[in-house]
Amino acid sequence: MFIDRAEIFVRGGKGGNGCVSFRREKYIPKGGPDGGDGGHGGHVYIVADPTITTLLDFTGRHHWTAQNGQAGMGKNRSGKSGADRVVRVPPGTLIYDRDSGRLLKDLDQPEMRVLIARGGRGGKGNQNFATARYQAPRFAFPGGEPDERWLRLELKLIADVGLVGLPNAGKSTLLSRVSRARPKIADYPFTTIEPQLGIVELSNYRRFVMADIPGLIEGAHEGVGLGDDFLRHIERTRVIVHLVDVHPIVEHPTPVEAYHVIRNELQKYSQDLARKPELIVANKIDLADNLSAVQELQDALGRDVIAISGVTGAGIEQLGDALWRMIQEIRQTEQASKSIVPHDDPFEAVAAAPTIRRGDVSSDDPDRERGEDEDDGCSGDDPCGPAERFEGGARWAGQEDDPDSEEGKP
Ligand SMILES: Nc1nc2c(ncn2[C@@H]2O[C@H](COP(=O)(O)OP(=O)(O)OP(=O)(O)O)[C@@H](O)[C@H]2O)c(=O)[nH]1
Ligand SMILES: [Mg+2]
Repeated sequence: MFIDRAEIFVRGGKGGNGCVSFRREKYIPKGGPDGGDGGHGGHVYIVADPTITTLLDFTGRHHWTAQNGQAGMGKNRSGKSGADRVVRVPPGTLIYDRDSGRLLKDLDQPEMRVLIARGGRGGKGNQNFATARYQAPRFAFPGGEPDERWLRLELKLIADVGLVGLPNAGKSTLLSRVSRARPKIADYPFTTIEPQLGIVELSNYRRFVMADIPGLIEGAHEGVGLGDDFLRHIERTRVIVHLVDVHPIVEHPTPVEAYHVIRNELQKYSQDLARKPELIVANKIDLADNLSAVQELQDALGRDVIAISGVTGAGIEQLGDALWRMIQEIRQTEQASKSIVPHDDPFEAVAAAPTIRRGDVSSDDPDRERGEDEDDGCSGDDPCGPAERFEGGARWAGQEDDPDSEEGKP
């Protein structure tokens, strides 16, 4: 039910073309072939990054490509291999091939990594084709084509914040105010019968996921009302927002009673859930001119209470900031305990390429000779223009071997 989706296009880098070139130096008019190989194109990897929680980053960016390999050059200089592209997604993301619908990978563990689109191999330069009988090869191979595909990413969301409270406390109203979720809202109890998720976006790219669940009432653990089974949807949240209507209608529990009813139900459901960090939020403050009801609740519970109105938006910003602080603290503690290094840039390109295996979707490639030519001083001008290298051929093309030419004859 809580599914976040995105479609992205991935393409490896194209392999660099091999070069056709001949050694030309003073007093060496007919040096041998010295066209270097093209560099390999970079690969695209997808990595499960525990510091990312949603697929929202992909809404504005659909194309993820690795860098092309550089063309080979004269003087036996090979082209540089293209940098890989690492796409970071939240753990739990399922990767499907969009067109066939096939599941390619389930990134269910943090830091899991998958090679999703290989780069093309670098083309061989003409120096590779010289033999005793054929000393002036005037052709080279073009760079290989990279893999490319459209992917569908799916994430089953786990909320950071779970909303609890009596029916009509205003949980769905709050969720609809802070996120783009549009849960049903009405002034009768149990309007919400299925949990709903929303992504809360604060300023400065701060985001978290909030879950609205059906209201709990006294005896929910025994099945009264809608029961308490849906509490499992918020068992894995980091924070609980306990929403209390501070101006309940007559005959309904007072705010303090309402608070204890819910606490009791949480305890009965699970100690783990009851022990989660909790933020008490007094709702519907627009219904009175002063905050005395909030003060009373605060005094009775001996805890800080944040006062808001889901209808007017009063106090919402303060609530967002407070929740963000709590979530950050908890995330940091989680990371410290797992010793995971957070990534500032979720989509960084990494130049250092790991070894990887050939195959459809795999994680390592011992066969690949990546990086072998990288430090060969290929930063100079490319003496081979593309037309010079690859005239007239799709797979590979050589220039006509002109028997009258002096070039290339040692
Ligand atoms: N005046 C006022 N009314 C509110 C506020 N928040 C919610 N309401 C009203 O309270 C009623 C219940 O709101 P909901 O958001 O549906 O409450 P809920 O907690 O999701 O209720 P259930 O889904 O039944 O558990 C609606 O009529 C809302 O318009 C508020 O801040 N001020
Ligand atoms: Mg509701």
